[in-house]
Amino acid sequence: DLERPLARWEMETLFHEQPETGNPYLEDALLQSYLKTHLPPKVLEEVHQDLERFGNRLLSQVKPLGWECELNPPVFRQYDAWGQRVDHILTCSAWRRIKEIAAEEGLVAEAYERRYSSWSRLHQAVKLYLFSTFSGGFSCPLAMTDGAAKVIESLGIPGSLKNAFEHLTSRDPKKFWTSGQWMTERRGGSDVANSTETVARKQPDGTYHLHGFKWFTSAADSDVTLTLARVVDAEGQVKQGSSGLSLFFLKVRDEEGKLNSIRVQRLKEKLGTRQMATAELWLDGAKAQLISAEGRGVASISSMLNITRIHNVIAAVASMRRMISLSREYARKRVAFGKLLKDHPLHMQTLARMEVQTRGAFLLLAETVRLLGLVEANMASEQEQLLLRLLIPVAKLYTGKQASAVAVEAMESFGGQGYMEDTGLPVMVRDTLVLSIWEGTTNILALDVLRSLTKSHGQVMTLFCSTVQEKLELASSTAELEQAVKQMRDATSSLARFTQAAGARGALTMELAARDFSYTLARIYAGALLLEHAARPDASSADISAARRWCNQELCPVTTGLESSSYEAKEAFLDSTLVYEGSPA
Ligand code: UCC
Repeated sequence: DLERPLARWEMETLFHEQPETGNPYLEDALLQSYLKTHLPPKVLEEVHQDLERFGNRLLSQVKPLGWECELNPPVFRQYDAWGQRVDHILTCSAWRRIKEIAAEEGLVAEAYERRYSSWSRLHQAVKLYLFSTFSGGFSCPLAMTDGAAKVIESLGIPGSLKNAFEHLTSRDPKKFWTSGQWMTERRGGSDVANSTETVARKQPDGTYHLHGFKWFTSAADSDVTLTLARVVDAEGQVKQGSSGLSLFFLKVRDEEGKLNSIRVQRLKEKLGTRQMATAELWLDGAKAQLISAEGRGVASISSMLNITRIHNVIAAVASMRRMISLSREYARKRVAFGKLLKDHPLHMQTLARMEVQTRGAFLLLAETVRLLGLVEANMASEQEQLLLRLLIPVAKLYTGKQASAVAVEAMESFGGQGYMEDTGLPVMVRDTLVLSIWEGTTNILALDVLRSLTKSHGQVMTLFCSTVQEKLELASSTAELEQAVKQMRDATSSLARFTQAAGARGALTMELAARDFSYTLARIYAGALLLEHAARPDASSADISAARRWCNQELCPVTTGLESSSYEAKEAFLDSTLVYEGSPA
């Protein structure tokens, strides 16, 4: 009836279709099929029950708490009402409640109790993956807590750190401590060896007093922290560079809650992760314990970095999965041009491309965690240890970038609604963008990939190629995967040719190629994992389709660079002239 004006009640019922997702474990087909394929039946039964229960708890308890954390970010109070300097970082009650839930659920403990032997790590990682996007940013302190526990465990849990280890891995909310990781100083966060100015003065009782300024300290409400400093020798001198750095453990507050000679300068104003307090801290004689050999600080904190980098991968994959779930649900409800979005082929192609990326990233994560579990249960061969060392930076750098691309694409799939703050979608996008920066930027991680090659004298590349070949062999008897297997074999041969040619050209070629090289490793390894998963007898058509689509992309970008000579010294020079054209010298 074109004559009749739209009644008010009709206007009020015309609203946008809100996407509702259910239990994140039960809705994740790939996760379930991965666990079914890899876990021993008894472990699978228990883990399945735990994850289903946990998925429900996430929806009913953690999700509203996480949103409350977003609405009530931490506040810094420097002085009390009477002018006393107090430097309080005030967090909201929801943040503190999530800390209790994290303890109850054993989100750190699970990995150290090892009740499922090598599979405990996977169980923990999967819980963290489900928890991540609902957690109101609490994944961050858990990452560092896990990393600190790892460092202490790798030191053999010395008597002086036993109590701390028990707190960090406790399931008792009253006992559970979180740890910080204070690495970044004013002069920079990547080049830790040359940027760290903090000094440590030895005291008569064997402890140290730290003096310095930490520029980014994430989750600064933590109970304890690990940090780097230069020990002052008897002549009052410190050694510069990496070999002058040592690793320290310290409690942030004493028994009465007073700061350990630490002053909070301010809280950072960040693009995202606003639920979590990131602070600038002055260490003004903070009492600390030396926990590494003198001068072995970077090597010792590396075991923390490798854990937090895996957490970064967990967060990246979790973000992709959550964004796609929401997009998918929206497509089921939203009508445009006379039909549901899910019936528009172009829209579904866009979602499918994101899904393929997410599947590859998930399997890369699961493989990395599987290997970590083997190492921790003393069941890993030397080869598996080398492969893990390589895969951590590869997975971190690749998924950090993928997650940002997928999150932005998924936001777009909601049209203008995706850009609206109160949908929560922009929060997820902002919180995802940090993942290519946290724990080492893409280029720093690409250089770490080269470090792992050098350290193994190239052995890890031989191993990488043979592991990929084994997985391809498994998939080669599945007719539907034939073409994809061929594409992968071609890419692996190109990679081998590149490695040989680049090796002969020298270090600069490898440095210029580091990012493309790392992307190549990620694409080839994830492709092999997707094919392996698609070659299972009970593989779904989605498993097969994902593997085929993945292998249809450029799998070996590094060869293009070599062919176009972009990795040559003269090209590096031209890059500079290109960037600086027209700017003053
Ligand atoms: O961002 C931060 C906090 C964020 C909050 C936490 C969120 C966690 C994710 C949560 C998701 C929800 S804290 C800042 C993070 N900062 C970094 O990641 C630093 C980035 N820079 C690097 O990674 C650099 O590559 C450095 C600092 C490691 C480079 O140091 P050096 O001293 O110049 O490097 P060297 O000389 O090559 O290495 C020194 C030693 C060597 O051992 P030795 O002496 O035995 O040969 C290396 O092999 O350290 C060893 N090493 C490693 N070992 C270096 N890196 C590694 C590694 N990744 N694994 C094993």
